Amino acid sequence: MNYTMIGQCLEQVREMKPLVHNITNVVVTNFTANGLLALGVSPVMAYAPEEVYDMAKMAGALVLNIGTLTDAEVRSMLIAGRAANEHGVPIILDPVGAGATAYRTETAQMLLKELDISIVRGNPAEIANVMGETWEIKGVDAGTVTGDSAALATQAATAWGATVVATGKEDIISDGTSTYVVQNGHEMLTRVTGAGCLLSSIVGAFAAVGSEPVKASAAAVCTYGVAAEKAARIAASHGPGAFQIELLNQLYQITARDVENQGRVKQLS
Ligand code: ATP
Ligand code: TZP
Ligand code: MG
Ligand code: MG
Repeated sequence: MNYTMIGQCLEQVREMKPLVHNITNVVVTNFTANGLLALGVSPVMAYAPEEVYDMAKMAGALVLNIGTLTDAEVRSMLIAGRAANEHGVPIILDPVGAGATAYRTETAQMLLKELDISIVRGNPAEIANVMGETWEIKGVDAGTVTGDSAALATQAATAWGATVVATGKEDIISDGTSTYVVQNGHEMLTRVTGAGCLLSSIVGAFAAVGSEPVKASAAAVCTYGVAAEKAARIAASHGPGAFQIELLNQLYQITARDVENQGRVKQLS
């Protein structure tokens, strides 16, 4: 995995414009759709049990986000997930708020059991809580991370047979064998709701264009982090409102060359 490959993944995403089917939360729906469009991806949000099978089977990726889940939505996630598995569509799970309530933890665990999930993207506390550990979580936000995120991501990846993306100040991406750390990103991402949810959907877009999930995930996380740094240089001094809009502008503008010049990715194993 080198910066040229990451740039190529970005260019492939732009060329192929994959359809990303999101079953996501009510907080981030609009921001997620705008972020995907800015990058050059086709987003669709579809929830009805009557249509999710048909939508998921023709998508490039399916993103399941439990941020404001209801039983009806969970039923749709299972139908969409079955369609994705039957048609070779990668599934990305964002276990928003796992550990904050038993319903969230148990739903994430059930989805991992019932579906073949390709990538799980969350903050370290969410990943740990789905693994059955108890890490501090405040609603949907990670508390102070005291554990070893790299060990956690590697163990979770092995346990789930999936790629795990544990994000925060540093992002760990592991499939249990290969593990990467991405040091791009900016603190302003913590002041905008949906910054993590949008990243999960962008991971879906990169997974849709074909490279193996661990590499697609590292490429997506690096690209997103570089875009956030560029946005911060322009808008951080104005505050979160300006930063949020500038992040969309930079997802539109980011090039392979930006990633090659500004990417900070290390392979740990
Ligand atoms: P949380 O609810 O705990 O904020 P999240 O689902 O919003 O979790 P994050 O962990 O915030 O997801 O990750 C979203 C993006 O923000 C990632 O690209 C990550 O690298 C970046 N990020 C998060 N915290 C920081 C930070 N302190 N410094 C730099 N980048 C960060
Ligand atoms: N409450 C339920 S979902 C949600 C909130 C605030 C959005 C979480 O978004 P992110 O990307 O995890 O910060
Ligand atoms: Mg965040
Ligand atoms: Mg989140």
